[in-house]
Amino acid sequence: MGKRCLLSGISGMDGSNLAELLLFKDYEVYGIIRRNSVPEHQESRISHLEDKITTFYGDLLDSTSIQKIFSLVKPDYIFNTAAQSHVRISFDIPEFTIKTNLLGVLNMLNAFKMIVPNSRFLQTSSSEQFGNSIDPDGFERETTVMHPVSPYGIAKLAAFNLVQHYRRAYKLFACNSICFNHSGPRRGSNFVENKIVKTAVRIKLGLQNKLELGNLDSYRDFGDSRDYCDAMYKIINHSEPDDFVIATGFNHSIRELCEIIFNNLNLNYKDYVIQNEKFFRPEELKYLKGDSSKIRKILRWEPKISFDQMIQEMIDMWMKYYERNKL
Ligand code: G4F
Repeated sequence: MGKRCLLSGISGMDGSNLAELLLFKDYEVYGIIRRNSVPEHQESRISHLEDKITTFYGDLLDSTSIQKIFSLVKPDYIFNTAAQSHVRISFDIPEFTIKTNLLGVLNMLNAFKMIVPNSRFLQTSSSEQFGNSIDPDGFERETTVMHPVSPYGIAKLAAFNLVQHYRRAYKLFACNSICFNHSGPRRGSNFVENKIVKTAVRIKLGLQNKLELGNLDSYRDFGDSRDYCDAMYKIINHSEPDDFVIATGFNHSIRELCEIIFNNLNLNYKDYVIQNEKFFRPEELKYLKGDSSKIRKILRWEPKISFDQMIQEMIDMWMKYYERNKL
């Protein structure tokens, strides 16, 4: 029998990619799913795994449900990939974001500590925690001071600190993956790179004629979720609990992203992109570029899917989607 893995957020992009990776490696996979009135919305990324995984309804904010699932599954590995993951929306729903992304992690950590203290726990932390803090060489790394600039980043940083605290105070195997932006065909379409790809494809097919965006001058370091799940797997299997940055070390501005994606479809982004105040943030994180040399050196991780390949797969996915749905 393989070891048992429990994934919160299994129906999300990272959760579903992680589930596939763990099944491939012969682990037993259990997942926590939040109730939604339209079940297809929460299961579309994992419907093909239906007969290979076991899922439970639960919510990070419902500690009774979390403890019950921990007691039933008795997991060897716990991956917390669940979150309110949208930074701009965190300004609209700060209380919910802070509850889910901080108290939710506390509930997971307490269930871990009380029920399966000898297992291993990985928290998906975020480069949004750095805010606008950059080392003099232009990178963010594990040692960079963190000054988050959004309710999302503030909650994620506090949760990151909680994980470190539980590791030290209770000698638990609790670690953080500090993930820079990552994407792929399973990405939600309200994150900027997938919004640009989806809309550019719609423009190419004559279904839309404008793309409304916010700030075009921020920079992000974009990797592929499948590579980042491989990194999380390596982190939780390391000989000791630790925190690692996962990043590619290259970045693009949002304007460059538009140029690359529209060019790919033989379109000029300047003919279609307009800016709308509603997509700007009250406080913006301007520049992310991650130094992942620690995980590359210690765990021999490196990204395998290039930025160009990832974008191409996303374009192909949307093209097929609109063909299938007869435009
Ligand atoms: O795609 P975004 O919303 O991603 P953001 O805020 O960087 O957060 C993502 O990465 C984090 C890791 O650093 C994760 F923790 C988090 O869960 C999420 O996956 O925005 C990227 C940039 C921002 O500067 C934003 O202002 O794109 C800019 N942007 C410009 N127009 C837009 C838009 N972002 C969105 N979502 N939608 C726009 O129309």
